Amino acid sequence: MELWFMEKYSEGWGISLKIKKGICSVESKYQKIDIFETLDFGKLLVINGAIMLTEKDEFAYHEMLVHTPLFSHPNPKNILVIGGGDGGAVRELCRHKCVEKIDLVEIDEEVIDLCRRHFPSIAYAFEDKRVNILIEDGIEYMKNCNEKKYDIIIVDSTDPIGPAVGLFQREFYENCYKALKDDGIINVQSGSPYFQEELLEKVFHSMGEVFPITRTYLAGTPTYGGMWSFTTGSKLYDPLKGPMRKDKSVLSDLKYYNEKIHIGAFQLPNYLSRRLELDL
Ligand code: AG3
Repeated sequence: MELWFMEKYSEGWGISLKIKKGICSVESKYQKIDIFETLDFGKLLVINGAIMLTEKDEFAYHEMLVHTPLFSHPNPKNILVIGGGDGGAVRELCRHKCVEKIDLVEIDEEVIDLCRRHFPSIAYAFEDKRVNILIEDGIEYMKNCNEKKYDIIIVDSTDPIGPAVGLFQREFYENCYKALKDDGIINVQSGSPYFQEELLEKVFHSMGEVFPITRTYLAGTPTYGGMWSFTTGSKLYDPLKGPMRKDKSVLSDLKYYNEKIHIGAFQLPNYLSRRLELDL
């Protein structure tokens, strides 16, 4: 008998991975978490039926989520990650020697514990001394956050379902704006450019109402259906202009991000430029 996991994006379209065995299935306080061993994508993390990552292709998403905003800033020191309980975003942040402190605000401790146990190649950076883990609701955290505290905020969330809904709303971006320094940058995952176009449009416009510079870019992510979108809000620096720093010690270790990809990723296909009302 063959066993396949499928995430359905619509009635007629889904992404499937062949499963070698189930590793664990947990009902946490907030969500259902499943981990499987797949035939050729390594281990797979699923939350509420949505693919969060596989060991084989998580590098593309995490590198693009983190290094694009980090290299768009001349000296990022104080970083906040909302979500990201698997540790992938933190691992990429820790490569930057200029980063002094990383606060990770994750609502579900169970995700962190399971990833520490089953995804050591992703979660190992939780042990870095610069990382401070807070088990809290990211939306509440932002409401009460000190002003002008962070250089960069990274939002590594699930889809806008359940407790994550508020992470895609204007009020949340306003709180992030306040918590960022005068030259701060926020970067969020903004959904599938094929299956969540409406979400992407909403994120782009709500962010645009709050930040003077708003940009969307794409990266190739096979297990999220081909491509994924990220949206950056910036107070001063324009990420579209390319990296502001060269840091060989970071760049030489990466598998996806490079200076040319940084620039190329912001070039959007026509249908998306039209949808976001950008010049073609
Ligand atoms: N980021 C997951 C992106 C959302 C995926 N959505 C989906 N498959 N429907 C969080 C996990 C990576 N750190």
